[in-house]
Amino acid sequence: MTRRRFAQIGAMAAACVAMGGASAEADFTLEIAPCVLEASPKHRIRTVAYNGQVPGPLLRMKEGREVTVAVKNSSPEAEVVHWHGLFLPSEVDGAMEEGTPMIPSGATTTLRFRPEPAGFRWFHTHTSAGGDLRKAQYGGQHGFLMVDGSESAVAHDREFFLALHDWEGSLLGGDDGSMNPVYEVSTINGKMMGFGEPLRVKQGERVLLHVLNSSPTEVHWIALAGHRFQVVALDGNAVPRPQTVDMLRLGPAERVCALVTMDAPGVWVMGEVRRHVQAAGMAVVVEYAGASGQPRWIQPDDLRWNYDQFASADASGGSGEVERIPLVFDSKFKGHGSEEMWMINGKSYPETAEPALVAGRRYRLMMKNVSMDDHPVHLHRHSFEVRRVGGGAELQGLKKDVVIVPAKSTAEVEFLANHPGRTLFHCHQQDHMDKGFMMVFRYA
Ligand SMILES: [Cu+2]
Repeated sequence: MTRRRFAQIGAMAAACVAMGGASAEADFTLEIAPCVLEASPKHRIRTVAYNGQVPGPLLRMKEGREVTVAVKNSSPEAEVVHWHGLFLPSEVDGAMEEGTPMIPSGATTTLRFRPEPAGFRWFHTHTSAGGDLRKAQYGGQHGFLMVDGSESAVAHDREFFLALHDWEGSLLGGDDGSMNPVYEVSTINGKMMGFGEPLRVKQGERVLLHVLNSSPTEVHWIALAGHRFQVVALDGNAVPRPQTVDMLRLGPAERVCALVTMDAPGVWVMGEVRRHVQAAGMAVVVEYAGASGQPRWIQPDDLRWNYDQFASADASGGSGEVERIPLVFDSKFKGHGSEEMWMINGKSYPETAEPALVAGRRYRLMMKNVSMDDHPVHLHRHSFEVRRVGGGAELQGLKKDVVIVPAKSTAEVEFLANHPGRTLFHCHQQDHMDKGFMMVFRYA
């Protein structure tokens, strides 16, 4: 028997404004509204969020059971909510490029959908920032969605949902003169280190962490001093080979579910491994019952992570007939002081090609990244299997919806075209998608 039912849930969020009136009929209500997030008493950030909190509310749904979600847009601009990792029709998935209607300022829309598949999903805005580093995913519109399935859950005593985010961005010129966002403030669940509630645990507990990187642009590395993580799911999907690792790496929009056995009583820091990011606030205190004193941090020597270790050891099986779709990612330097323009197969959105998929066929995206940046690419409305990263071995069983395609390298992912409708594919870095790194697959 699992202890899930009795487990305590910690999904602390930083409240920033009182909630407005909620619609009584819908199963869930989201209100999009401006608010001020207090990341610390010295860091008050004007943003837009769901239900006056960052991250938004934890929504918990049952796999396959229809829900209604009332979304009230009390922000001054048209909005849209994307249900990241779900298999939804294009009209409700939450991307205007797929044909989802925008919610005008002042309007309320009631969405109705069947959440699938089970696992750790999330929801967030899907607008363009248009160069404003407070808007779109630079802001506070993100929240956790847990779709509970019928399969036995990972046994645990306690669980926490954690969102990593970066704020107060500005563009800084790189060595080559191109501009990239840098951030003054980094948070876990809307708070800088020391200003949120500690994660309170007890010795001997198995704690299940659901970590989301909701950063607009940054990859994050997370360690918990004195402890290791047993990674059980990536992007909400159980991995074939759970592995115990010293640190987690999450690109923008990636999720990791990991078990930690609480066997080192004390007060510890869990946070970004890179010193400058932890110093900007990205850390949280983990406190054992009865322990006291200053939180301890142990600095790891290097950054370590690879996808391959979680894939099936037996990669011999083929996957039948597969059509290959080559995709080349590149950028065009637009001159000193400009952001780069991003291209897929030589074209920027909306000029990118719209390949036609045939329902029932399998496709392999053969991605070649010739640029100098890593790209966390995301396919809407489907999951894919990561089949190869870089020049590595053929992989099996690693189901995700975001994969980092390393700079000057390659990745291959495979998916079954089984959700007819317009399907967006894009880099999840807000600055890259805003500068052309998007394309739409359509079904024939
Ligand atoms: Cu990118």
